[in-house]
Amino acid sequence: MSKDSADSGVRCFFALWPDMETQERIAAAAALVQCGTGARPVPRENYHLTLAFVGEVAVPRLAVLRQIGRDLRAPGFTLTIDAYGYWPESEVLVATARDIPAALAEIWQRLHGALAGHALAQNRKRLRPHATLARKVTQPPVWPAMPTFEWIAREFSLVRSDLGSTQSVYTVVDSWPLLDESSKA
Ligand code: 2AM
Repeated sequence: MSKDSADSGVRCFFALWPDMETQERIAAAAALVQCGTGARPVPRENYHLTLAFVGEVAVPRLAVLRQIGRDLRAPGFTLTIDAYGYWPESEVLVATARDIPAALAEIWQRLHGALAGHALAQNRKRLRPHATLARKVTQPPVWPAMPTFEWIAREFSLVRSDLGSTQSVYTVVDSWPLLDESSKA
């Protein structure tokens, strides 16, 4: 039976998906941290920054999510990734941004608003922009200064998550451009 049969669900989320250069920068930052026994580094092809987690939806609802993505006209922005973080409650090592650009807060707000309008909202957590670098990190890792880099967000994506044998397998379903930063009013 197809994994997309109408009675099965699809786990998905909206995210910033890094271009190759940004992916390299994230990988370079991840490589500097020793996470200890049992930690599971996130494969570089899985790096992303979640904008809005949707969770499991019935396959026909994917059309609604694509419509939300299509309809959103939001400005692009540059995010400065400048810190490591260890979140013991979820046992993850993350790369984070100390400053949240207004345009990121705006797209986060608007996506959650649109999802709520379609009764697709999940428990909205506060915005903590991050890319997860490793999971199952049970001890606070020791890290050097973060090699700060800029993540230029020019588009955002709808992504589906499937269970792989050891890691989630993410597939970009669709992407939409963010408006040119220089064209902001
Ligand atoms: P994480 O990287 O911090 O674990 C796919 O699972 C993506 O959605 C991951 O980036 C994950 O964040 C995020 N995610 C998973 N469950 C979530 C939830 N309940 N609320 C918000 N984000 C979630």
